[in-house]
Amino acid sequence: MTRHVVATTPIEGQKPGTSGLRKKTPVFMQPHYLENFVQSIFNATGGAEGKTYVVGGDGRYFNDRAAQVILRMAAANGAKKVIIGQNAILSTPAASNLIRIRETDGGIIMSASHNPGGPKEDFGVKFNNPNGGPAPEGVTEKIFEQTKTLTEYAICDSTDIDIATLGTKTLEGMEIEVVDPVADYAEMMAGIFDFDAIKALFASGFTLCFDAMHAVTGPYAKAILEGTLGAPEGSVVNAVPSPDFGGGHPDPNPIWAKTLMDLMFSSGAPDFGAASDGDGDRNMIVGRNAYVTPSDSLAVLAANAELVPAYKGGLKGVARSMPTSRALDRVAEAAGYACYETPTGWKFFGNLLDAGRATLCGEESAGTGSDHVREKDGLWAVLFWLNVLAARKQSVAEVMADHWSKYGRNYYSRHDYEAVDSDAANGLMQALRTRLPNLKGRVVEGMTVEAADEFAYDDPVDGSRSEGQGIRIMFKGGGRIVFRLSGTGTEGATLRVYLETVETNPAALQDNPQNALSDVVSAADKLAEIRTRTGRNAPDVIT
Ligand code: VG1
Ligand code: CO
Repeated sequence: MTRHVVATTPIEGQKPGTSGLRKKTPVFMQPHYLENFVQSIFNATGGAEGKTYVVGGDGRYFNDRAAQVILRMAAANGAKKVIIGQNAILSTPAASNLIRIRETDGGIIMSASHNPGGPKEDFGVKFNNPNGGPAPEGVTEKIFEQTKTLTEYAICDSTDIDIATLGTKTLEGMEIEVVDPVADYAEMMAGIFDFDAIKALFASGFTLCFDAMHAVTGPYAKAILEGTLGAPEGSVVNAVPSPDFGGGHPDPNPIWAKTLMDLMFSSGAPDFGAASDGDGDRNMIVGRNAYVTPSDSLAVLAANAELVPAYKGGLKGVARSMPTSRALDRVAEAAGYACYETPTGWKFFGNLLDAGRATLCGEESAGTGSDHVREKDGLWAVLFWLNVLAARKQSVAEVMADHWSKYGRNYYSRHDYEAVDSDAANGLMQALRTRLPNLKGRVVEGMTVEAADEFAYDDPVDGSRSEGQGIRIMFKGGGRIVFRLSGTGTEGATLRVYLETVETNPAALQDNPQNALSDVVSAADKLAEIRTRTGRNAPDVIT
């Protein structure tokens, strides 16, 4: 018997944030650290005995080593089976799909998503429930409690298991099935979208550049866009996943995907540009000379959903995270279905999707998805756009112009202040909090505060309540500022300021959202004293 029970001491237990536990890679590589977290997952979910799990990750540095540890621990904890992507690779939406179609007891995903990877960068582990979605707060709380009290974990002795070869093997009686990471996902996409229409689009000479950012979507995008749909070879760039994402920051936004943005605003721009993040759940959409904000993209997909075979019967409802712009609300209102407002993080959509109350959902941070899985899905969003463009026979810019003239335009931007001193960031939030009751009626930069509160969410399905989900200040006429601290940063605190204003007069639409938002931006600084409290003159990232 090669099973060992190793005595251990609790890890420095950071409360898992919106997407599991994220830490600097060297922290995860400390003796017992990863092991303690994995054992905490098993203990908090009723043990691994007799269970089946999906395991995979985004291929970042330490992904392969961590996978071997998880396999040896699952076996030592009595798991029946692990389904693992070849070379421990699975995009987050592909993992969610596998958990669902194989009806497993959940999955362990290794990723720090859009955070950089490498020996000095970030690593992460998260547990997904049997519905395929990120563990809800009740479960992450239990895991957190385990990390503080754990005294031992179980692991098998074993040389490395061959996870490069497809097929089934065993470890201490546990079955390990190594699967092609792309196949099931590609099949699901073919069942959702009008692949014939998209093939015809490419056959007509339509051009695309998909930037996989050296991250996990490379193989998926190559197989589906170039292989199945006939996009010219070379349409998918940076397609080979690398442990440090080519030294880049795999976050699909205009800052980190600047090369793609430059291409799309140049004379040689293809018809369509897109990018995805480290683990393949985020997306960026950009047309020729036309960047589409994630909030707008969500609204456009909802408005055009009936062009997609899987959604042609109409949407049951939609959902967006609170800081996401209210462009979606206008589409829902016009169509006559519900639009739910949830806290930041995909886990809050799970109940609405499971209960059949929402079909599409999304976040301002470049996450869009539907009830096909229980995660956001980058490539799905790209295929959705291609399906819409193929059906409407219009460019991205034309689709956007039509949308805004019909529904009005929500100008939107997010300003991030990264690695801010934690005390300063908490102080800023606390000061705002105490001033909330006195803000109503106050005039800031010519705008009157209509309401101000700290967002709390009562889940309409299970009745659970989540408090402290961001401070929001609403102005008469539809402007809004939201302040919140990131739950996924790994250094100091990240202050996110979400800025929005609305224009419903088609004749008054402007091109530059930052101009349209200038009053809202200065109001944010006045209300929260951002500069003086953080010592920063400008945000680190504007999206
Ligand atoms: C960020 C985003 C949030 C997203 C989360 C996980 O969280 O703002 O919308 O759900 O990342 O995305 P925060 O707490 O840092 O603002 V991913 O692509 O890491 O799974
Ligand atoms: Co991600």
